[in-house]
Amino acid sequence: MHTSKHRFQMAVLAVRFAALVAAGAWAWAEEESEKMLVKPTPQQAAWQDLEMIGFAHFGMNTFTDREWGRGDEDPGLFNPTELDARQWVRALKSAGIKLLILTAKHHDGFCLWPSRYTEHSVKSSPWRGGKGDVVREVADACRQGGIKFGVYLSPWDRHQPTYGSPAYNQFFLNQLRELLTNYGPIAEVWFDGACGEGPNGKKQEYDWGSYYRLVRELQPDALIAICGPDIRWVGNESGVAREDETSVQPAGDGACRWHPAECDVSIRPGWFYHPAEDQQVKTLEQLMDIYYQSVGRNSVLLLNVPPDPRGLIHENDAARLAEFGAEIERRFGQSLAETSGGGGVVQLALRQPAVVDHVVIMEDIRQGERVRGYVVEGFANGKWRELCRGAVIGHKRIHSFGPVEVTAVRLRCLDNAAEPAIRKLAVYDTR
Ligand code: FUL
Repeated sequence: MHTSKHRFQMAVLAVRFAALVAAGAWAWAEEESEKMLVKPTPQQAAWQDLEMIGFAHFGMNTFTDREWGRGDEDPGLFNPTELDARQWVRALKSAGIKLLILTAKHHDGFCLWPSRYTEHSVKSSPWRGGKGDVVREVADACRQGGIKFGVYLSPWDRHQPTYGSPAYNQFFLNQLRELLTNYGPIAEVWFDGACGEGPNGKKQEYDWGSYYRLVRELQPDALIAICGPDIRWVGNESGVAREDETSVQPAGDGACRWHPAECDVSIRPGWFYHPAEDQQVKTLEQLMDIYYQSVGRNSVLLLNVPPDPRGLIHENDAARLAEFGAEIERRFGQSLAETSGGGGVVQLALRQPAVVDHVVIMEDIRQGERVRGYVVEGFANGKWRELCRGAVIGHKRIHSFGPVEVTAVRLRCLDNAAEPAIRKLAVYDTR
């Protein structure tokens, strides 16, 4: 017979058991959601850390004053008089750029390196007596300057007679092999989406699978961008990401994959240099707006700065790059206070009341994008008030707001996929 005391003990045990099951289920669910989180490859995470990349559109169009060459240009026109890739690298580095992508071949098919597979290249030009190699000079200058190097190789080729036939895929692979074996480490391979007709009026069926396999084989650390699996085109050419740009993208079948956005934009109206645009270099204010809307929105900025026919970055562009780098440094070089942490609330106490007008938040994206909604609040006059809010943080979010004096700042997660991992919460007074 059960005594009432015995019944009570049984009930206590049952409750304890239920609690254990619930805790176990919760831990299991946590573990499952951790496993479900999409994460970057180490190469993607390192790439997102670069934040700013340079693009150099240089080639036949630089000498014909065009944006898209036809493919029938005379290689004799290519003749930069003062080409100095170290000057490019210096100018780009002054803006804080950490990788440079060069148009090794644009749609006109003219190659900036002496490819064995075509005569339509620097070797048929008067530049350096036909012995020059722009890809080599730029790759070397990047290495010497301590920045990474990448290549743009246009699949669309308006010169190559085999374009539009299966033979072109082999030609393209041969060129890719040259670029990926002869110039040291390649950090990014940029495959443009433009695909027009060839000289024979035919459209090419690109064999993307074999292009990707070759990149993986020869440069396993290189990221394949745009028409590629590693980096996504943001969808416009103005350097602007969405408010809550996420690297977690649908991959079909309801699955998701890590596919971070890259925001390409030119410092001038055109991608290539045109003397008529010397006075149309973007202003510092425009560049800062772009910075906030790309780097500040969990994306990487790809800023094109086209060298001129001398083979130099024009003085106006070089000056603007230096101003841009200095302004980023002035605003964000030194925070008033910063911290990192996990959990639903990350708090930052200030040593004394201070005016803040910017908040920078970073997640440790190696652990995925965990936050799905957040608010940042400042403590003033005895209460917390909202400074800014958003949904996605990702690698970096920059928020600016009117100056306000606070004694503490906190990040409160409103929704998250797993335990938040905040790499940085920092406040600034940029006035
Ligand atoms: C586009 C190209 O057609 C432009 O000429 C430029 O190279 C830009 C970055 O990509 O699709």
